[in-house]
Amino acid sequence: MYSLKGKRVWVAGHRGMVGQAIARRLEREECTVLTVARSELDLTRQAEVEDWMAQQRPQAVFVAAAKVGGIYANDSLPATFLYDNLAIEQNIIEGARRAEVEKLLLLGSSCIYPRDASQPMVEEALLTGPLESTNQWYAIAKISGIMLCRAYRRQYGSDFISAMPTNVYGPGDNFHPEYSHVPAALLRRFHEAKNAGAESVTVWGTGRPMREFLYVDDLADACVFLMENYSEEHHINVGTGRDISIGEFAATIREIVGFPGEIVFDTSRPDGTPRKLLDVSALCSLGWSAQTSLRSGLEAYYEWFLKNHGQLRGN
Ligand code: GFB
Repeated sequence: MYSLKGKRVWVAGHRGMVGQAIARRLEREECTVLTVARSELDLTRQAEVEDWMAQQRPQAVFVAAAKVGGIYANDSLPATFLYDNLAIEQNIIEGARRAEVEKLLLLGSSCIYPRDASQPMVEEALLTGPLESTNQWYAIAKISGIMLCRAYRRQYGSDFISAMPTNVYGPGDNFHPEYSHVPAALLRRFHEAKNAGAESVTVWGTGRPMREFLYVDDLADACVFLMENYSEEHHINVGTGRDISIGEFAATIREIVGFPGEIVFDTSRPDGTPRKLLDVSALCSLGWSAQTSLRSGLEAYYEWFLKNHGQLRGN
């Protein structure tokens, strides 16, 4: 439906885990990838974004730029998560309209759905109930992003779409001990515990919440697929369709890292959403499904971590 061939393609947020993966995936397309450093363009400043887009004239845009973090970061930095994400989305979307961008894909998150949505969560579950409190600020910003894409499509005929991925992990992740998501936090904690000869590793919460994990290169592949094959007002879920408890997930990481000690649950830390499994049948019916198993994805993740942990973000 839309070919990236020969196009000028801006990956906004190319230094983040998802943006890096999209840029890697685009190496296989015959297109010109545009990126801009944060020191040269602050995406929260509207005039700067519009000027940069007017000069660079991208034809397609992947909006992978966002202020992201795990359950603790979301809960403790509410203004940053709401303001930065709203500003980034509205500046890029309005800039794209002004610069006559042909196609735009906005990335969101499965936390847009109500806390108690029935599982697996279909796209239509959006705005049918209250949000999980630990990530409501980020969720509201991402819901606004979806609505902006819909509104621009209706009012201006812009070909702007949005994709809602489940929890993502992979090369380029942020390994901050407090602010990261659970895969990075646990990979690092088990690795350091093994090296220190510690007896146990602490996992936040009860271990009972269920999460679905998607390898970031699969997400990047889905984004390129959707950019080329999807053009609807409704946002679309991106996941594997399978989930695992945090307790089992921690045990899998312990095994991959080779840590012989115990796992201890710190129930003073929040569990967050009890379960958020995405219904991925809409994406599957278009012909895309995730290719990386959790086990092989986590093995590749640890291999990458071992090679890069000297210069990691979040250290
Ligand atoms: O990955 P995570 O922070 O994000 O936490 P959410 C997932 C689950 O892992 C929660 C537990 O039940 C955590 O309590 N967990 C266990 C840990 N140990 C740890 C740890 O050391 N660090 C972290 N971070 N969690 C986020 C949202 O929610 O998901 C964002 O806050 C975004 O908005 C993202 O949507 C994908 O899945 O709970």
